[in-house]
Amino acid sequence: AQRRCYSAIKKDDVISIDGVDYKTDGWTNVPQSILDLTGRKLHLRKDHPIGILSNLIKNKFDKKEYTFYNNFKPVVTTFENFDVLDFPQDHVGRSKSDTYYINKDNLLRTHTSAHEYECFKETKTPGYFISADVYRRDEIDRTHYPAFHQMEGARIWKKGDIEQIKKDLKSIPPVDLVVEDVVRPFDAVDNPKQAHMTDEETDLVGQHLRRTCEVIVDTVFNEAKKAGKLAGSTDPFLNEPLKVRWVEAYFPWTAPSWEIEVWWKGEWLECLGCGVVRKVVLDNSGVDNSIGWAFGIGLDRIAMLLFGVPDIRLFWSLDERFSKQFKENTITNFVPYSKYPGTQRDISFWLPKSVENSAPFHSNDFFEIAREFGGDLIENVSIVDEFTHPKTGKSSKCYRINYQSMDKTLTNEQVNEINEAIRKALTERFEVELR
Ligand code: FA5
Ligand code: MG
Repeated sequence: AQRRCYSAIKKDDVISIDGVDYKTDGWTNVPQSILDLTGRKLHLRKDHPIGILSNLIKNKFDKKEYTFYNNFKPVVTTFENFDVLDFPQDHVGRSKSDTYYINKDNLLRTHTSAHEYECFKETKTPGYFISADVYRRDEIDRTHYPAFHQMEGARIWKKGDIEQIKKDLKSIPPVDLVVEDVVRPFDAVDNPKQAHMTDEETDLVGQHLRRTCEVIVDTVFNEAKKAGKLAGSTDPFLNEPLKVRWVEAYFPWTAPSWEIEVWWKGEWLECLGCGVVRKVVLDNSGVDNSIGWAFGIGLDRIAMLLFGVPDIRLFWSLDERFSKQFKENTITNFVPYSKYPGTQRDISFWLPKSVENSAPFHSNDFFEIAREFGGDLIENVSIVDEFTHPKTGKSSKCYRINYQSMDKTLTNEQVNEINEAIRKALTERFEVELR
């Protein structure tokens, strides 16, 4: 019974997070239900799948080479999250439909890369790792939740120190993977090497980066296969060698850039983005005459596979049938407990006609109102119909909400109460006309 009803945070108010007061403004769009998650710190819990996974990776790396940070506060500036990383002004990640803003200048970090600036500035070791909770306004389903976790890694060398990179490359442990060549996606954007680096430097830094990421993928996914076999699964997939492929990618602050995908039970799973750090970021952070790499890996979807957790929301569950199942440094297969019956409701409405004086409507707005009033009692939300009336020119949308509790049977009355609150908030905030 975790549901609480929250009202949205208002403009010209003050909210206090981690002892710091922030004045809200027209950019504020973070609901209290999301702010509440910032205190959970699942990545620091040694007996929680996210914490266990994060330690599994961390233990693989040398503390003399890498500093480990796990305590950065979730509120960062737009400068740290976007500007310093050279995000274009019109990048979709900056929009209010994708990001939770505290106010115009402060937001909930959307990725651990928001700390590259301070880490490059501060680091005493050649590299560092960061683990943290990150936040994105997103759809709601089995594999998406507005809060998830990332681990970031980075490493730098003095420019021209080719021998050191070669030496470091040799000390990376071997992996048990079949690595496919780099694939260039059909919609590949320009992914050039940087002018200030020689071909040899680019090649060596890229190799060191990819070998390091392969160590992580090997550690995590081969461990998951071992756990599956130990648990008695006879899936032939568990006996095949683990296959990964590199795909060219684009990030505003790295060039060249890649993503690694893992072949997992018949599907390519994207699990990490990385690249050679652009000179502008190192310059911005006061690190000169250096070259290096950075990567960011998403922990939650991997933890789902590793521990056999079927729904990403379970990580946030306070039910002891979930939390008591896991032990420090141990991968065990989640034992499902009974699911309670669910029920669905459709909400259809006409959008307001005069868009000039009302806020444009984005599906994320609907998902968020649903989450605000339904919390974890909503299993997923999908759009089931949208059309424009040929005569009146008015647009209609219909969303379907699946209600299901992970720890009790919901009564019709409880579902109706939440559904009414969602309908009411929709009309009040977006002037829609319910059908
Ligand atoms: C980033 O967040 C970059 N900061 C990664 C990076 C770091 C690139 C350093 C270069 C240098 P991206 O948005 O693709 O990239 O997310 C990285 C990983 O997080 C993805 O590969 C995926 O595994 C995971 N991820 C992304 N969105 C979600 C989500 N909504 N839920 C769960 N995991 C997600
Ligand atoms: Mg991506």
